[in-house]
Amino acid sequence: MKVYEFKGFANPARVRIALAEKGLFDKVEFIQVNVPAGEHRTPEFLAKNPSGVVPVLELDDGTQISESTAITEYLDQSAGEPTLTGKGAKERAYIHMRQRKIESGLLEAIGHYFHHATDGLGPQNYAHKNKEWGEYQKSVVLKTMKAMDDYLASNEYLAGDKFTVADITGMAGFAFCDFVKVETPAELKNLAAWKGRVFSRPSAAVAA
Ligand SMILES: N[C@@H](CCC(=O)N[C@@H](CS)C(=O)NCC(=O)O)C(=O)O
Repeated sequence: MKVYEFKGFANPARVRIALAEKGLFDKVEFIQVNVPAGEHRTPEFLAKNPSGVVPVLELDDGTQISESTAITEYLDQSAGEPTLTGKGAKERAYIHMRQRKIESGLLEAIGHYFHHATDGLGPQNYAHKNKEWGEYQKSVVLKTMKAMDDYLASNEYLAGDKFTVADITGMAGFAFCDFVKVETPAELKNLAAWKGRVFSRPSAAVAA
């Protein structure tokens, strides 16, 4: 298997954490796509993912899978315990729901803030900026952080009592927030405790 990525970026980090959690990290070859230099816009890369974003997982039979959650789903189904996406209809739907709320409210929102309200990756990457909408996305991030803190008052992890793909998305979201210097409000103590738990896992070390 090959993973096309740019090491240190938030979405590739999600796949690195999933690989490490599943014990598959040594089974893949990582290929760097220099996003800041625009390598994700080349015809060669667009043939792998027409959306022009990393990461992309390429299987040995040539199948290309993009979208971090889809890649995580594949890895989760390919190897045994622990499961990251759940088992059975109810658990899988619940984890999916929790993951998606954090993906849209934290990770995607901080990305929109970065690309629209700051210099982002430069004009060649985001020609059509909307600064006001970008600033609004920062308020979405802060609202989501508060909702996460409330949830963590009675749950150890972001989708219940086990580490799941929802936590991986949360980790990537906070790494992105650190990068763009959007701080977690100090009063969100449950979130601080969760960060201590997840960022001390061995899988966190391979994502940075
Ligand atoms: N929904 C995608 C998002 C991937 C994504 O936005 N990747 C970023 C790097 S963290 C990227 O390649 N950005 C380049 C661009 O937006 O032009 C996923 O889950 O993998």
